[in-house]
Amino acid sequence: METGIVQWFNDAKGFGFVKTEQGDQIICEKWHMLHEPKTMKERQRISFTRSQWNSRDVAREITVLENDAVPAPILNMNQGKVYSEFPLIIVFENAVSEDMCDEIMAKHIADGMNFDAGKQSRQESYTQVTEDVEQRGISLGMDPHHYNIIANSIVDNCGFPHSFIEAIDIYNYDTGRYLDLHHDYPYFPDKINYYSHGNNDRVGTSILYLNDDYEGGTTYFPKLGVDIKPKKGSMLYFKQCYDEPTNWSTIHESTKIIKGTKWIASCFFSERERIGFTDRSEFMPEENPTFDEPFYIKKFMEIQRGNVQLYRKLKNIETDSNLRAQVEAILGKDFFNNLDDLIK
Ligand SMILES: O=C(O)CCC(=O)C(=O)O
Repeated sequence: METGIVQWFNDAKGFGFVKTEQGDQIICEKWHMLHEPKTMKERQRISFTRSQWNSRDVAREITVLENDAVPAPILNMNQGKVYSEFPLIIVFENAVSEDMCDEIMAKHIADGMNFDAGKQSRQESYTQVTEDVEQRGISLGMDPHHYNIIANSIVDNCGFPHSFIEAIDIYNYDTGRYLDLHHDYPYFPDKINYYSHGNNDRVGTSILYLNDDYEGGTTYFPKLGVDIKPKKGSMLYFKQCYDEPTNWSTIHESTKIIKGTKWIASCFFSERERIGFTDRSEFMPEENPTFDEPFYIKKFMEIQRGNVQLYRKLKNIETDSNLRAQVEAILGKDFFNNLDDLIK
């Protein structure tokens, strides 16, 4: 018999992942629970026996040991190097393996990136960040597998549950490109759909460095005198706060790339479970979804209203007359006229 902590659990699908005391993550399914109610919650401690299914370790004979979810895990200080105590800036070494970093970069090179992240940010951040500020490329989407690997590392290192992560995107900076000085705390938090409205809810940022074979591209916090040289597989985490002076102290930039290309995965955290949180495997059954299936579009609409990734994809579809006609046939002729409502 072993014990572990549930990392996330999707009730509708009936399965999730438990982080075991041995340190690995294995699938736990509600059909293998020994008691009612047959469901688990994120961060509950469970006991189970380890078994094998399809050459994978899985949990069987599951019992929930603590009825309430255990308190939020604290930062993984063992692996962390603190650059600033307040506001906290910390870098976790070996957050994701180097092989996995290579795999994630290769996937996004093959899939292609949107060169113009700044243009998207102008729409999504209500011009807090514009093309002048943001000179980098952004992933067109992320498959659930890689999303979960990064999210699990965030849960382990930064101590936030999966459901607090606003979104994870991959970015690349070619030679000469940069992200100019900005702070991540939004000017208009009440416009961010992920939040419980009116609350100043963004409390942190995490940046996973996927490579380090380039020159330039440090993450520089001038007001705090912190300049971080990226190391492949390490994860930067820093906090935002509710008061403006503290937020302003976290202004930071990715300095210009002198030679090579920099790759990162980046995300923000909300203070509590973000609105519209759904396990991605729920709505992204394929690695590269197409939009030719009515069910699929409707499902997306139901559970991810306001999701910026969806917004981006639909914006691309809008310019493709064939796909646009298919979507309009299902969702009505006015659909694209009202698209901007999705991110309000
Ligand atoms: O690339 C970096 O080092 C910084 C990225 C960043 O500031 C951001 O994504 O908000």
